[in-house]
Amino acid sequence: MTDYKNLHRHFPADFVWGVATSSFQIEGAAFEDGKGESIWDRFCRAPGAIADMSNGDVACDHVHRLESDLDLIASLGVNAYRFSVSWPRVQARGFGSWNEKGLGFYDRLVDGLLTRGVQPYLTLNHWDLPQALQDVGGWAARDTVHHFVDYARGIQKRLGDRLAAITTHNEPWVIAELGHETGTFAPGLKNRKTAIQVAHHLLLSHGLSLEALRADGCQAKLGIVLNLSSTMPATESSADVAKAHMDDAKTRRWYTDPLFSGNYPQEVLSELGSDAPIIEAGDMGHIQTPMDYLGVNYYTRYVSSAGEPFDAKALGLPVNDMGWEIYPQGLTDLLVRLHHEYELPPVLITENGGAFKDLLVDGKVHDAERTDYIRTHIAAAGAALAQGVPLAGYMAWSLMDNFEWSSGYTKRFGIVHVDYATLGRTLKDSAIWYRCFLADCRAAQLGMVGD
Ligand code: GCO
Repeated sequence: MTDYKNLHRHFPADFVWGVATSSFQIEGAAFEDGKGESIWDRFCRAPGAIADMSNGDVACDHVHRLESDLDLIASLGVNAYRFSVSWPRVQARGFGSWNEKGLGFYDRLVDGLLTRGVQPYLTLNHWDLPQALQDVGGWAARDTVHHFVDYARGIQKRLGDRLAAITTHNEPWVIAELGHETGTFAPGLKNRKTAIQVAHHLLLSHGLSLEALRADGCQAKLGIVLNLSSTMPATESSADVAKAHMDDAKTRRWYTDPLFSGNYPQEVLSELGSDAPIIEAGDMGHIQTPMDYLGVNYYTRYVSSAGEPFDAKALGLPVNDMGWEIYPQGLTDLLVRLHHEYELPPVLITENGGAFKDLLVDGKVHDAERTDYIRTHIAAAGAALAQGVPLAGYMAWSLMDNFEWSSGYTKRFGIVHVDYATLGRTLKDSAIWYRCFLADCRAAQLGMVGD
């Protein structure tokens, strides 16, 4: 039984504690001040693409509420905030001239965090590619790799001296697979060969950016964020075990093997056959450029079955509002497994959280399930740390309710509630719990609580 009262004691004083968001999901101001169209602006207009037919035009109106949102972040007591830059806001077409008004917004964001004692963790690509680049092939085109490196260099030049970290890409698997094979996310393409090439270009642009940023003298730590699950077979049958091995190779090792070992899993390349990516000489070496940290987004485990798909809900297992199983042990399993397989740099849990239905009563927002989710996953992170995983931080997803991609505004992941009619923000019970937990962490650091 975990002693939640003393949970903070499992973490070192310099542990990074944060909350996370992304540009398209919260910013709004979609067509203001010279911002260009992104692939998500376009995709939201496709009939049937978004569950509630919504878009990111207003979202949480974060651009217009920057100062009060910065106060909100600081009020939680976090020491880090993870956000992303909207590439089309700073470079409308993804190349060529820079948009000073867009850059100015991120200047104010970064300075506002630092003034409040919060470290900025910037992500360059959280999916909102400029539509103008999509029009000439998007991530499937090798030219986009070079445009991304130029974009990374421009952001570093402008903001790098004030950033704790720069993440190249958020969840390349999602961009490649959901954006280009199943087509459920922008840009909505449905072609496996394209998806595989996109994955390679994302990894290549990551590696080339790291090299370029370091050559430019970048002081911020550099890394990538992957969405990873602990994959396990539904039963011990050889068919399920084989399926679990392949699922893990396609979704996790397709990214971690090249980043840490410089090659793609051979069994996946064999299965892909003529859909395998075009890899030019030298690409794998660039991809393997050492990182300062690995970001891991963890939400649930993945159970592989060679027969009927594993259905956690039907089996009576706890699930969240997305239907994802709640399985904190999977976070420990995943981190320990990565630690055994690779020589890892420091690892940050860059996203963890859940969509749940909130209970609004008299101006309070009760979200016992989310509070429990976050608490048990922080405990699972502590267990990984105790097993030697070089874990350096944890960030809750998300600071506030926001645009949940193809689910629109129907799913709420925030620890802060957003009333979409008034755009008012209210701390949920989970945010209040997190704030108390972080206060315990700080008090322990200052030696204010005894053993
Ligand atoms: C993600 C995402 C978030 C989602 C979250 C919940 O990186 O998948 O970064 O944008 O909102 O994962 O689905």
